[in-house]
Amino acid sequence: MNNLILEVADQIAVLKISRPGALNALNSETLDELNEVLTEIEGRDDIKVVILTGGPDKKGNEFKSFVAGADIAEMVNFSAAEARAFGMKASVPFFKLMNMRQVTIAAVNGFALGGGCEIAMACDIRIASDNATFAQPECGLGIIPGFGGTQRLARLVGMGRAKELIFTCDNIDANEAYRIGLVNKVVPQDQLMETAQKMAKKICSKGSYAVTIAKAAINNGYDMDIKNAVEMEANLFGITCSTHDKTEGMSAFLERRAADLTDF
Ligand code: CO8
Repeated sequence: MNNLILEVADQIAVLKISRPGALNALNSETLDELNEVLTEIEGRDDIKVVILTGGPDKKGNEFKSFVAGADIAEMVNFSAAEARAFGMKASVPFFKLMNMRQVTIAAVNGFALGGGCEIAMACDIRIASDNATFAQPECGLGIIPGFGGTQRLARLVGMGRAKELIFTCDNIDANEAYRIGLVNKVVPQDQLMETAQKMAKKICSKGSYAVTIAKAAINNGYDMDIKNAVEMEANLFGITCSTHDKTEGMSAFLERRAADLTDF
C-alpha cells in the first residue's frame, strides 16, 4: 500500500492514513487501498478493533492532520459523472468502517476537514486530541459534503447543528466537537493513542461476537421504526443466546470466576 500503514498487535489494528505531502487528503488510490485493507481485516479473526488515525505531515508533526479532506487537486477537474463515481468509491470503504464486524475507532490527531470529518463519522467511536479541528468546508469550495457528511453529521449532532456547520463552513475545536456529540472523548495529544488503545483493549476483553451483534443491532435499528427495531433486537438477542460465550459468560458469573469468551 502506498498511502496506508497497517500495524497489528494484541487483536488491535492501527491503520494510518499516510500522505505526508497532502495532510493525508483522500485521493482515489487511498480510497481503493482502504477498501482492500478493510476487506482483508474483516476476514481476519486476529483483529477485533481497528484504530484509524492520520500519519505525520512532511515535517514529521504527528498531530498536524488526521485527514484534511478529499484531495482537492484530484477533484478540481472532475465532471459530474467522475465526481459521482468518486463519492461512490468512498462510500464502499466508509460503509465497511460502519458495518464491519470489528469495532472501528477514529483517533483524530489534528485536522478532520471535509472528507476527514466524514471518514471519522463513519467509524463507530471518535476520540480527539485536544488540538483537533473539525469542519465541513465544502460549501466554501462550491460543493457539498459528498462522502456522507450531510447524512452522518445530522444523525450525530442533530439537523440544526449539522446545517449550521455545513452552511457556515465554520471550524470547531475538539471541545466544541465533544460538546455537540461529534466526538466521544477529548484527550491531550500525548494520550491520544494510549486512550484509543485502552478503549480497544477493554472492547476486546468482552464477548467479541456479542459486540459485533450489538453493533449490527444499533446500526440496523437506527433507521427503523421502534417496533420493528425492538423486534429485530429480540431476534439478534436470540442468536447470542445460542452461543458458547453466552453459556460460558453466564456460568462464569454464577460460579464466581472469570469468563473465557472466545466467539467471534
Ligand atoms: N487536498 C489536497 N491537498 C491538500 C489538502 C486537500 N484537501 N489539504 C492540504 N493539502 C496539501 C496542500 O495543498 C499543501 O501541499 P503543498 O505543500 O504541495 O502546497 C500541503 O497539503 C500542506 O498544506 P498547507 O500548506 O495548506 O498547510 P497549512 O498548515 O497552511 O494549512 C489546512 C492546513 C488549513 C488544513 C489547509 O491545507 C486547508 O485548508 N486544506 C484544505 C481543507 C479543505 O478544504 N478540506 C475539504 C476538502 S473538500 C472535501 O473533503 C470534500 C469531501 C467530499 C467529496 C465528495 C466527492 C464526490
